[in-house]
Amino acid sequence: MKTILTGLRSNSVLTLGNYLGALLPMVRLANKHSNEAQVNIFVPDLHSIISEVDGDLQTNIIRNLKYYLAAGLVTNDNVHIYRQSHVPAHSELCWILNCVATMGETSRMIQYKEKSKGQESCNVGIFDYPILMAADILLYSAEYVPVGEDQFQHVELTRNLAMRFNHRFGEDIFTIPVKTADQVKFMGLSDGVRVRDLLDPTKKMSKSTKAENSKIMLDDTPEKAAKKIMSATTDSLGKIKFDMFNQPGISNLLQIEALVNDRPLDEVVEEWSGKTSYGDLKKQVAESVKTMLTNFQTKLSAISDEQVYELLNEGESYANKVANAKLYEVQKAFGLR
Ligand code: AQP
Repeated sequence: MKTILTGLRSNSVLTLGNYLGALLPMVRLANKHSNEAQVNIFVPDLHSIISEVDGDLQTNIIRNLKYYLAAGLVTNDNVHIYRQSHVPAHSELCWILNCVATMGETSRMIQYKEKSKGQESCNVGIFDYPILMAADILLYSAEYVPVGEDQFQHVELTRNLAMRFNHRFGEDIFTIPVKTADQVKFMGLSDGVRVRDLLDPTKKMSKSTKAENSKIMLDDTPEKAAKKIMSATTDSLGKIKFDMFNQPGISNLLQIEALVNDRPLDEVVEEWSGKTSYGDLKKQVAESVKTMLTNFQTKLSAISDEQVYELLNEGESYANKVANAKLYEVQKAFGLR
């Protein structure tokens, strides 16, 4: 059975970018494939502490998992939910992979450069983040890892580490995740998703960006979220066109409109092409986001902590079994066992 796997850090409430770029695609994949694939959804709580945690980490973790259920995740015997720090094999394999990865390739990671930019001293976790992510993936032989476009480089790094390891030990211990271009196809998208910052659309929307109006948080009231869309930065060109390079603000709004309504981007672009009223476009997108958040938050409020803990019980027992078996193979290859 193939494995599909994803995780979202719990350093704060998630953004609309996290939701549209990673969480919703994962829920759709899980619902479509969970009869013929293992679906692993985990909270990378060890990844969550590489940066400041906004709020209480335990609360964030449980809320993060409720988001999947509110987004419509099916729960059956093939869907496994677990916390990274409750499966110690992740940290153990991360250390071993640290001894396979090179400083050069890890230093080239764009996320590392971005997250460490402007910091007087940056913690080692920020640098090592992609290696722990590789461990998260390889322990479960996951072929499919639905992530936003910003994480594609980490998936490629995982592939390289796995191939190097297999080559060195002459055995196919690790399953190589599929190329990112094929990950996108598997997600049913024409391209990777990168929802942009509403105030500076040249950047991606991020949880940790300080400016409130730059991002839509999943706990924003629908009205507040609509206002943020209405105040999004656009341009002075006066025509609606999908052109991320010259019109990133307008293109971002078109992308959000398509994703929120689960419509093909081409169709939405076609509908708006040639029109000139940015106000009309903003009103339409604001309305779509408002409706989406209203439905989502209603479903979220009906999910209890107990439901999540019950799923974690099963998920963590499954995850430890699978991860420990893979770790043992790796330890044996290195002569550690
Ligand atoms: N703007 C985005 N558009 C599409 N996908 C996105 N993702 C993040 N931002 C966007 C995807 O969400 C998943 C979770 O990412 P993460 O929390 O593990 O790490 P991150 O990429 O560091 O997320 P943020 O929002 O940028 O958090 P902060 O500001 O705390 O660092 C990943 O699949 C990512 O691709």
